[in-house]
Amino acid sequence: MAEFKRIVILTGAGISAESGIDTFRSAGGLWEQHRVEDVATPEGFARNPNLVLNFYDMRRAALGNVAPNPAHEALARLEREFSGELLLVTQNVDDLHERGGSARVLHMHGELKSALCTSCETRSPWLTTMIERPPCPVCRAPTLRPDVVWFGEMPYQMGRIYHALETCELFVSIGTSGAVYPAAGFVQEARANGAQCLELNLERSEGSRFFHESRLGPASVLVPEWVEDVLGC
Ligand code: BJW
Repeated sequence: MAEFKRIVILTGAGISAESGIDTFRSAGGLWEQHRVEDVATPEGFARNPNLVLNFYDMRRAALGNVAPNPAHEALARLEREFSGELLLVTQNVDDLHERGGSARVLHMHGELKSALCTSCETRSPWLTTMIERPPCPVCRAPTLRPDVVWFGEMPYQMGRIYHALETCELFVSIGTSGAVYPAAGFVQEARANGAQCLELNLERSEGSRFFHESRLGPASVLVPEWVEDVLGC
């Protein structure tokens, strides 16, 4: 592991599970409690904005009750100590990578602590609720929505991600089921360009067969072990 100079890491809900944030597709996960079409599509938002705003207001507030775990902290250590190029891409909308110490995180599915104005399209930091239709800090229109990427919408910074996938030597996927595209296709993209592909997950994911290696177990154990490996400790 120590010989790789360009690494892309993709994280999903599994890395935050041990911090107490529900994953989406596990038993008792978010999609068992809510219909995806109702809370994670633009059509659902148009039909019932209060339901959607409340869903994300609750999840934003819940961030105050959780803390990063050793997996987030290990990736922050990697960012500080790795001498090569590292791109950390997360599908997660929580802020646990940042609170764990990572300074450069690409949130491809947006962030709970950000608001998107549907009038002026500005993204603004947002820490409170949206249910009462507060004005956009930039254009003052009461048209804010959660700055998250719903089904049918384009994830953020795809050009930058695909460029990194084309040139990386190692692609590592952590705590994601491989059920949602385009993230689920990153392993094939990286592998087609010659990268070694490693999966760290509690169980085999939908895309496991595309990885050269799958290590199964909790992220709080597997990720610190892998980081030690890369740093050659
Ligand atoms: C642990 C653990 C522990 C637990 N330790 N592990 C084919 C090709 C391309 C697109 C499509 C396609 N077919 C359909 C589409 C469209 C669609 C799609 O993928 N649909 C699927 C249902 C098939 N995709 C889209 O619409 C996307 N946009 C798009 O495609 O635009 C066009 C485009 C095409 C090509 C290039 C570029 C653009 C947008 C998708 C938006 C997803 N949004 C959500 C909601 C975000 C806001 C919110 O949080 O509410 O993002 S859905 C939800 O799923 C969320 C997550 O980021 C995402 C992935 O979930 P994740 O993270 O994998 O969680 P889980 O729960 O599924 O898995 C957790 C894993 O952790 C499990 O494996 C556990 O075992 C493991 N685990 N504990 C280690 N302790």
